[in-house]
Amino acid sequence: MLDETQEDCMRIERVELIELAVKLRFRFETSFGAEQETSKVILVLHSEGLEGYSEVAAAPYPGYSSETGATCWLALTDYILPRVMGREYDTADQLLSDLAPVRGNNMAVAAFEMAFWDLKAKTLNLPLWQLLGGVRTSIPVGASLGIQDGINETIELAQNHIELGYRRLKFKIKPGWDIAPLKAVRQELPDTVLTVDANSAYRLTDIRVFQSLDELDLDYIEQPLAHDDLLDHARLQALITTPICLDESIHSPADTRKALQIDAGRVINVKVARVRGHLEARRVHDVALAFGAPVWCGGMLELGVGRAHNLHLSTLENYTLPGDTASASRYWEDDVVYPILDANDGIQQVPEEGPGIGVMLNRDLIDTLAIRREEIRV
Ligand code: OSB
Ligand code: MG
Repeated sequence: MLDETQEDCMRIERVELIELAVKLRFRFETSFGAEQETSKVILVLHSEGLEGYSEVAAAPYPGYSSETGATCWLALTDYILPRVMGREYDTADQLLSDLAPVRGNNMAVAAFEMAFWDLKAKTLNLPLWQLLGGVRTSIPVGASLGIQDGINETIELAQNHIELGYRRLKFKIKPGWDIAPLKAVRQELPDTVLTVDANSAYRLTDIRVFQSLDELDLDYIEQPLAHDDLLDHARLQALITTPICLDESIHSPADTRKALQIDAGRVINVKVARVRGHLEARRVHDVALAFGAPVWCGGMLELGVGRAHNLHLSTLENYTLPGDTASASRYWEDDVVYPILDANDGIQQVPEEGPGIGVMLNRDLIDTLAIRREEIRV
């Protein structure tokens, strides 16, 4: 067995980390804070003349996740890369077993693992989606809309996004900004697929809010309760008919199994980086499929590198709900890849201009935006 695949082994020769200063086209407010001027870290993995790309999903501040761009950088240089540099890998499974001693730090591990998949697909001259086992190349997408200053602004933003063709609209909510704006939007848009995302801002004692939202025919309510509290999500799910979608609570296939087993939710938002990379994301997908729970691909306001990975992931069978992989130009004036990943009438095509993730780096733009670099060699 090993001999047959030996020729596909890739030696981990060199890794570039590049932090970019970037600015969103809008101020994005959620229950945990707001961001606009931000930064992103791109990882380039070099092996035998090929390059694999990934993007660190973590934000500069630990509001959504305990990881940040800075903790991922440190985890990569101090814990992750020292375990893998100079070694040869055929599969992500082998790679992850060498990284098993690194507990947590999923977004940092994912950054490396995802670049490995891109490189692996390039070695095989295949688009990543085929290597992952995808079944489609047209991806219906939704949009995640931040908290606005008022109800009129919210309705206007919603209408703009409907006109752009987005297949579902997700509204960020927080205590004090929930029932009223959503009632107003539902009244204006009776037939639109609507969802809300609380990013863990509520407690079970807020049941009244969820009972009101339960009347609005939402497709799901995303992560209403604490990031580490599956039990109370199960208690809430028993009290409402709208499915709960779990985001922050799911870090692994095992979390997925436990959550679905106790009916803590009925839909899973898969963020590849939150679950340690593509291999684990595929396992999360498989567990959800076995339970009959649909999944969709979440977003972390990615640049084109992360967005491309997300689109390839979204090709798997059980990604039956529109994801947060909206048009790149919705977020950014310029993006760091070619081609620009924009949806057409709410449909993103999986990038396939070449093998792997199917996008090329715009190195000139990256050089302009770079604020920190490090190169790790064997
Ligand atoms: O909870 O899904 C979330 C963005 C950053 C952190 C967490 C979340 C989000 C989004 C936007 O909802 C997703 C996107 O458009 O990339
Ligand atoms: Mg979410």
